[in-house]
Amino acid sequence: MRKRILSGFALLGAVALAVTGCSSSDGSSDAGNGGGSGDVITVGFAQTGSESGWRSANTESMKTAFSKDNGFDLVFNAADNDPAAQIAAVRSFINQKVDAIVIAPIVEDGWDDVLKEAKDANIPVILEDRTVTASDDLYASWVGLDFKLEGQKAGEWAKETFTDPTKMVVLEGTTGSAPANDRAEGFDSAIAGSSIEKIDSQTGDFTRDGGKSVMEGFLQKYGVDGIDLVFAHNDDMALGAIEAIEAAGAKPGTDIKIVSIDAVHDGMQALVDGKINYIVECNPLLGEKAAALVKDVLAGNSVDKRTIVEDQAFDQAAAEKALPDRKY
Ligand code: GZL
Repeated sequence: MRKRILSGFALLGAVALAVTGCSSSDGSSDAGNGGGSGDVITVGFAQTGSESGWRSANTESMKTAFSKDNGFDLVFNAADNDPAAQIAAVRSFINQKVDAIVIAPIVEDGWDDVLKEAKDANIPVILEDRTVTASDDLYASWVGLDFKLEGQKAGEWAKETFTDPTKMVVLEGTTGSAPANDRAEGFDSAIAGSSIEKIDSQTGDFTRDGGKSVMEGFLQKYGVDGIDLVFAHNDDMALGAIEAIEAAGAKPGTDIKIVSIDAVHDGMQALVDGKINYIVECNPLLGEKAAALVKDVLAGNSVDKRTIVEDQAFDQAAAEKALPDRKY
């Protein structure tokens, strides 16, 4: 653990250390001064949970980047999609006096108090993946994706593809999360004035089981012939919908078309197999950028408040070409 604010005695110790030149084996003193080379950086990472294939890829990317070889000691917490548990995890990082905190916030709201506590404890916070509604002076930087644009790209495909009257159901992401809110907004703005009618919309919480059970409910309510299109906020819910549609004796991608977001491996395979019709990517490989931001912030370097990672989109032909080389 680095010491950024030295108490009286610690300062005395540090002065003595400097005078006698005693230091740890790698030549760095153990009274870290924020940004010195050789110090191990202790980082508390509050992950949402393990709700989807995207999340697994994001967690792997973060753990690889925040490794001991890269100079980090990572304290990892997955909050099982429970916003209260995630805030409690951040509070425990503050009590542990970590050097920096990284958060993938489950929901946008409710972060002001604990972010203020981190600021008062002089512990910088980096947001990765999702954003918060709290004031941006309460965190050092955010690295993630443009969820509104992802929704817009999916909506533009739907508007171009469906020119006759079309009945659509939506599998929403986690209620209150930035991707669910922004993807819905981007998609709805793109299909405005089209012949697509949203007949129902319900959260499947970004999980495969959630997507399957919500789609089962829609099929019971409207019948296979009553639904033309599914917009799923992520691939895991789309894959659950595929199971429900097939169990109802219909062909996903043919009888009921599906547009989704993420482009994780299983989603891309379903696209190649013709069970999903279009996928907009959401890149989970944010670890390197998040780790670089932590090091820069602790070194006192100025950083951009927002870093957006580019996404692409895939139809079946593009997925066939891309799938062999995908990293997630
Ligand atoms: C998006 C991310 C979302 C993914 C889901 O950046 O927060 O959460 O789209 C994941 O698959 O569960």
